[in-house]
Amino acid sequence: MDLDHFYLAKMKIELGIGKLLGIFGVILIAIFLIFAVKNSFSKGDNVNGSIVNDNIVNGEGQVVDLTVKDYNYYPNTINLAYNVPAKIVVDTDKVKGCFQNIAIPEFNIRKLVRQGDNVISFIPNKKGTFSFSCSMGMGFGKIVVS
Ligand SMILES: [Cu+2]
Repeated sequence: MDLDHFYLAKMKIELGIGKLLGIFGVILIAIFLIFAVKNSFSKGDNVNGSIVNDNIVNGEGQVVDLTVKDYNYYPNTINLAYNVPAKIVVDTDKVKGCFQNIAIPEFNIRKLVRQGDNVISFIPNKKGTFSFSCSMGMGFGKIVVS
């Protein structure tokens, strides 16, 4: 192969990589848009259901199991009793990726849960409706303290 052909071949490979990266970019943007649209439609309703306050365990405060359903957290609305120590136990078999990075800003909580370190503990010492979400805001829900 002479030098000209070498550079031609090299250029072709680089063009190919550029095209591939472009396709990846389009796919990423598409995924992002799908999530954004999905979120804007489902914000504000409780289609994913909620747990009522039958989650109070004697002497242990209240325990809620958090998992994933329909690409969002489940339960989507977590009802907690005011001032009773709460534990949100995250099912790390179902809750994956950035959904494991959970933020509850109102209670200064930001935790990356993992297998073996999958419990978010706090005292819901404010009444009201507060949001929780993953770090990117793709998964989200409400915590209702009453
Ligand atoms: Cu996320």
